[in-house]
Amino acid sequence: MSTPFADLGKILVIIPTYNEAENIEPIVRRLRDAVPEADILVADDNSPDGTGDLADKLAANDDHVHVLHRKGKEGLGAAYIAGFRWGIEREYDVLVEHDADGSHQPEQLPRLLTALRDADLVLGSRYVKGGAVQNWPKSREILSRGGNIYTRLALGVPLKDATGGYRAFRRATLEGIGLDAVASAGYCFQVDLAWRAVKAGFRVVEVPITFVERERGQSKMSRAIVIEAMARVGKWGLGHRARQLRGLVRKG
Ligand SMILES: Nc1nc2c(ncn2[C@@H]2O[C@H](COP(=O)(O)OP(=O)(O)O)[C@@H](O)[C@H]2O)c(=O)[nH]1
Ligand SMILES: [Mg+2]
Repeated sequence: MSTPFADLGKILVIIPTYNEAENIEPIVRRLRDAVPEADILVADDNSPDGTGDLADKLAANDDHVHVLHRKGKEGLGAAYIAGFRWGIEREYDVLVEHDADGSHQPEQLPRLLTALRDADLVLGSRYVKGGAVQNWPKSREILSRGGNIYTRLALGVPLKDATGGYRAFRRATLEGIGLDAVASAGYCFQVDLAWRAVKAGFRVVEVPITFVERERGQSKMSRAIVIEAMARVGKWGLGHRARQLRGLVRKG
């Protein structure tokens, strides 16, 4: 087996799942082909459609595949935090976020890992040069682009795609961020992590990815999740600006 990323240490790709029975087997197979040295952890929230059982079958046939069974649906962020903890306990050096639904291309993971050699966190980005989104309705693209503009304005983070979910972290970055402090369960979890990494002074780099809308199964994105994210990011932004102002007043 060729191991081009051996210099990065042990790699764990975390796939959170909720009702991804049609998607889990193909995505695991593609990941195994794309980066054979990486291990995979499926973090399943007791999916009613049996995704967890399917993942167990994949794990039984492949030492590189592991499953974390969680009690019930607690949101994407909570599943990732549990997966990160699982990986940190087992001393993985690199922890990757990866969706189950085919939106993230396993074949592009080498690009993220290559960039991680000179970074502490690599974001797969739809909105840098070379990045793309395929098969999204215009409304969803406007929501996503708008969410990123809003995030840049509210928080002042210099990132083009702070809401995406295809990422590679060094373990030290997650340890430095302090997972206990990350409360967000839903989609603002992604903004929360990226912002914390920037504030902590880690090197955050964006590489272009092609995001392809899922063909099978259903999105768990909802109006409530978007509203939660906007409210939280707005609140963080106000708190951040208030701290900056107090700093200026003190200096002046
Ligand atoms: N474990 C777990 N996974 C989730 C949850 N919500 C979403 N996911 C998974 O997170 C990934 C991205 O979610 P998806 O619904 O595709 O969101 P979208 O791509 O933004 O529409 C998929 O692999 C989902 O199965 C959750 O509450 N728990
Ligand atoms: Mg999706």
